[in-house]
Amino acid sequence: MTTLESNPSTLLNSDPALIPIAEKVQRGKRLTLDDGWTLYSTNDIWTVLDLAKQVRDRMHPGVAYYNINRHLNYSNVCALSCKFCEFYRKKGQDGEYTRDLEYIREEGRKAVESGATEMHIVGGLNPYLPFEYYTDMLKALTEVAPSVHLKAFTAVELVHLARIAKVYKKDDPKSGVRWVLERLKEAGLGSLPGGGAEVFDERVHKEAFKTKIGAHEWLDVHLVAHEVGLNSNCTMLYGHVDKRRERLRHMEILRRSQDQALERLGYEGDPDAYIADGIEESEQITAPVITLNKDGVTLPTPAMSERGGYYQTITPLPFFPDGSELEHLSGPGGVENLRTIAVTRLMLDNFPHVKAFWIMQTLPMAQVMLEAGADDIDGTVVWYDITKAVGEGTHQETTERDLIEAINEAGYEAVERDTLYRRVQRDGSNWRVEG
Ligand code: V47
Repeated sequence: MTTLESNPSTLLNSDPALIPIAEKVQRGKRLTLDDGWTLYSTNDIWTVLDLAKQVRDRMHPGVAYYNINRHLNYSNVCALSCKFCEFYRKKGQDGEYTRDLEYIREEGRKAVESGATEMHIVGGLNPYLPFEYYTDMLKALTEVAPSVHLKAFTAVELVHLARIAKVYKKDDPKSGVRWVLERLKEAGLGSLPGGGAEVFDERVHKEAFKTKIGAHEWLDVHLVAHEVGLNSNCTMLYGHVDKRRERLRHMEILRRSQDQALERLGYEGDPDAYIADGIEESEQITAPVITLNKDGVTLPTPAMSERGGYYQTITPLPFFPDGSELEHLSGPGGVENLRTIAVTRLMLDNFPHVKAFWIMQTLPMAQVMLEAGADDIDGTVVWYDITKAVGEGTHQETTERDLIEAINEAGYEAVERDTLYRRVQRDGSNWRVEG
């Protein structure tokens, strides 16, 4: 019989398989895909959460971030019909909408009035809009809201824009995307949101979002964005037809893509670090392994943030089945969401930020996630149309006070950030960034 005296770990429910992983985490070493599998399959979830908390506290001691933002979904008309999506409508279908420039300007004015530092703008792949609609939208917003950062268009929309601008070449997709990004940047684009990545896996792609761009193209768009000096985010939409191993591969692919971006910015690699073999969905990446979670490693400095060109944030998005073609699935539960945030923090050692998007996680759960690897909970949002909270419409707003209280109650100083994670100094709706 095992007694407490002979084996104290019995009482603590600790899994010995986690010991070598804990050692790597403490030394800031890269975890393998098998380590990720252990983290996902162990019953000792508390140790997993605790390890992720150690990393997040090392990277962001004592603080958690939020922002004052406003989401704008300009059109829900979409040429695609992704099975997990409840947002898209076909032309002429009930509830279809496309916002005109006057509506967009008004949203820009409201953003300024409310003191927002960011507008997060995404929509469907609307085949009826010309390329100029997008440049006009950015120019109009820059005119009415010059200090508001425009974080806009997923990689999927950007490939669509290259197609409608007739600059897309199948054998060289990067050049058309570069053309588009340069035009959008001139018109006021500040950075890219992380949507549309879903799960980088050919099987999942075929089953759930067959006609959408795949991993290669998504990564290429972000690579070009980084090359033209724009920061970007990424996401992982999980808990539908995907499996945990596929999520881990998704994380590995993103981690290599970030190694590439950080190498370009002058970070040095770890010569004896782990590189996974057989990550089929990405091109061979020769960059060295770069981890940001070692003691003494600086996160991208404000100067680098100004220059841009890397992934800032990974946001795991739990699947919401309601209203989608996959409505028969139940979607991930709370424990799976908590564990996924923690595994994401531990695997993506070169990502400065992990976001618990309160809209999809709920605010109380996002608060708990600050103790499990997340350091950011997103912002005031106001309108959000991609997924809807049960029984509510697209008005999904929280106040700055609620965000601050949630963060403080979790034991962290609430830091208002701008899109580039610079601290914001605020006097009502007037604000400036520090440094
Ligand atoms: O691209 C679509 C996902 C994304 C569903 O970059 C769904 O800071 C769950 O990308 N259930 C849009 N998710 C949201 C997004 C995002 C959100 C917050 C912050 C950032 C950031 C990015 O939502 C889509 C798609 O991947 N999505 N349908 C669904 N039923």
